[in-house]
Amino acid sequence: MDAYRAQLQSFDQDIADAIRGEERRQSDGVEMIPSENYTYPEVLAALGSVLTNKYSEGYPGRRYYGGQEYTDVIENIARDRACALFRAEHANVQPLSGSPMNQACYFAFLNPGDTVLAMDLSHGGHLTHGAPVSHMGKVFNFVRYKSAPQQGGAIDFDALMTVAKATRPKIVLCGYSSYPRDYDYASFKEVADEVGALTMADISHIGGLVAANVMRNPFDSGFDVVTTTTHKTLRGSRGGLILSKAAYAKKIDSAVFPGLQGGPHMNNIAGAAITFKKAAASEFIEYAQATLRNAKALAAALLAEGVTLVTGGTDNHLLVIDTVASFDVDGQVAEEALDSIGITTNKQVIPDDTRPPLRPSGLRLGTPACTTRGMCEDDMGRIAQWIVKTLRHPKDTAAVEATREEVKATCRRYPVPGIS
Ligand code: DSN
Repeated sequence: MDAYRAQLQSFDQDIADAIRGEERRQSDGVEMIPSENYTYPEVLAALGSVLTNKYSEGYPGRRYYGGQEYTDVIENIARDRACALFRAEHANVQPLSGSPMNQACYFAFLNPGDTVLAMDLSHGGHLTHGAPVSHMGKVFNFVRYKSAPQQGGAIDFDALMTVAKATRPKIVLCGYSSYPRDYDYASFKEVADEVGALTMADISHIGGLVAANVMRNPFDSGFDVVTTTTHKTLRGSRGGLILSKAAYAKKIDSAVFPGLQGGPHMNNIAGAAITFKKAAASEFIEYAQATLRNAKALAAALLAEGVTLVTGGTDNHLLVIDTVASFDVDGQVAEEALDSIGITTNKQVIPDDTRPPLRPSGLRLGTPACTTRGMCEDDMGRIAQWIVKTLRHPKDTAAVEATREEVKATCRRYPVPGIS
């Protein structure tokens, strides 16, 4: 790695400097975008390896190019480890990331125009769960359900059953990118069974928490298909993973390749294999538990300051602040204000938001990345104070500068893996 870095530095200083700058940014600030994390040095080594040179269309033992003796080993290990980690019968490790992963599942099981029951985007669902602006929303008929934010984000399963009976979905999909609660998978399964639909859970955000068994595993409730990205709470290389019952293996594999993708990125798949090995170790369970503890501590400290949280709290790694109700600023203003003190977050629509996505009413925060660098509940109390102080007085430049220095000083105590 160091040799590669030295060569890059002497050949292309502009890019080398930008990478160095990004390393400093990641070290000096608190990363609180809930879908981001710091991966392992071992994974960075695999990503920067010669595996990036190789084309491997097909699957182990059935490839369209020669020279696969090592790539087959890597993909088989990745698949076996993924199945063991999630208690799945089949794993496809080739999706390039979360969006193609979900698209492949739709194309495996649906014809254009078929109906899917999925969570509304503003209530925490994902673009690929049929948001009207996504291609998937145009190809398939997504019927959206919502949560009840005033009742802790509860989902009304009687209402969902009525909608399912009326619309006869082929897939009942649960999963989220901005929902701070866990899912009652058994109730989703009941609805799906009643109408003969397939059950699919997109656990991209909580994949690491499910792997560590600190959140529910949809397979324990009999789910058919589970998707997750590998770079969020799992802390790995960027990629998508489709897990399923063995009966769906062929359909899913053909939908990924040749249906949707060409050559898999073998350096990422090696990174995923390493990630799954890391996630099976007891240190990872401790990490997952700490991520949840930190999210609860952050939520409690913000609530104690009178901040309004969507659904009133969190059961996972993320929380959503209603910034308009709490500070009378929109999510864009809040994101920029926190950027200026070195806390990175993202603006976020809240349930049934009346504001546009680039000026929404909320802000999304999460604890996976800061927990990776070892931050604990005391730090969450400090972070909550910095957030509240800054969002109450975003134009107080002296306070902003002083807080920025405090953030940096705290960050220096917690090195980032892979950055020296
Ligand atoms: N971009 C990811 C997230 O932030 O949740 C999901 O697509």
